[in-house]
Amino acid sequence: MEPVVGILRRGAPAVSITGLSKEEVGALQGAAALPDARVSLVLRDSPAGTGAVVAASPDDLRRFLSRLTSFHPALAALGRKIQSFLDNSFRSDYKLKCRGVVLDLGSRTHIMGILNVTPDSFSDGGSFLDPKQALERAREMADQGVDIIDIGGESTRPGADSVPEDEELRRVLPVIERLAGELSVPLSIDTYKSAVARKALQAGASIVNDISGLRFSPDMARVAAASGAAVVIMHIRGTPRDMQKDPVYGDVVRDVAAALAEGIELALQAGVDPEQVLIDPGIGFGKTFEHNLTLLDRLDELQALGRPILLGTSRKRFIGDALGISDPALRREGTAATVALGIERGARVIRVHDVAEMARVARMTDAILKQARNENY
Ligand code: HH2
Repeated sequence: MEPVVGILRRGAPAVSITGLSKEEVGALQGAAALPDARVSLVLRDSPAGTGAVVAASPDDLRRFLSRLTSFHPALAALGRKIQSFLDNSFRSDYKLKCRGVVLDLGSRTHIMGILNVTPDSFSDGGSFLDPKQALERAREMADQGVDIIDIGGESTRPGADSVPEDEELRRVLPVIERLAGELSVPLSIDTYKSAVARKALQAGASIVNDISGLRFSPDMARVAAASGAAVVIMHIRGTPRDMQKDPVYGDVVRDVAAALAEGIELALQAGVDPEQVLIDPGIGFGKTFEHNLTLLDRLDELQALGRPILLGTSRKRFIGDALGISDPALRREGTAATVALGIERGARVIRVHDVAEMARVARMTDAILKQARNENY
């Protein structure tokens, strides 16, 4: 039979490591050269330092990793890091506690539907400012199988000014109160103001989606901890007003991961249960076109943080830039591409406007990945 050559993919038992020290490279080479190691090691240089790809059968890789620790002290931490990365990447037991409800994020991709009760959101601004229309849209999303409804009363699009607290509350509270009594779908409040979060939780929300990653309001973490609500820790550089003014990173994925790790720490210190935490790279929040693409391509690296990833790409400007489409409503196919790729790279929740369509994209992607896992692990 002729050999067939395929591409390196998620289902294949290979891991890529970047930023290795000289000592680690030497020790890795030594461990891989042992006659019974049964792994292939390929070294490569990249702007982030020396990198390596280790490929092996799942069993051989597992054996190799447990052996790294004893082979050389320089490799102990690296071995544990790779092992926990692999464990997190294939975790099927991620749970999200949202007050009384527990979402089984390991079982399938969950859909967070966007409901902007605002006059000026970049895509659906003005469509649901009237509570009647907002309620109708929420019911429609529930019929379409949405898992979470994310309700926001302030646009955080680039350049947006902040909305006074009482105005934000006036927009979201009637909608939350009504929906909490009517739907069993968990409701999320999209706000960075702790006072708004507190009142929204009292009205029946069970998730706080904070685009500032718990940074803009000092007591946000405590509000979440006290209520038992889940929290989305999103990365932002700057504020919505100034975030797109020349954002600069060393390595965008590493910098975002480091900031998210700090956010997780803030939450845990305030008493938030780890199973209440979601992380989000904050696509479009203080990022250039290239930063957004890199974050998507390397989203899998954020899995090392050990918390489920939420991804919000829906209809965003970078999709318009890639496709030359200025009307956000016409960016559905572009969104679908980011959703499929994002799930493949580890996203467990996707935040979208087009619930019915993206739920189908997610289900299809889940089916392919399930098959890949059945074949390889
Ligand atoms: N994006 C927006 C708002 N909130 N929250 C999370 N966790 N992740 C995101 O990517 C995210 C978010 C921006 O999108 P949208 O709500 O549609 O627009 P606007 O801010 O103009 O209301």
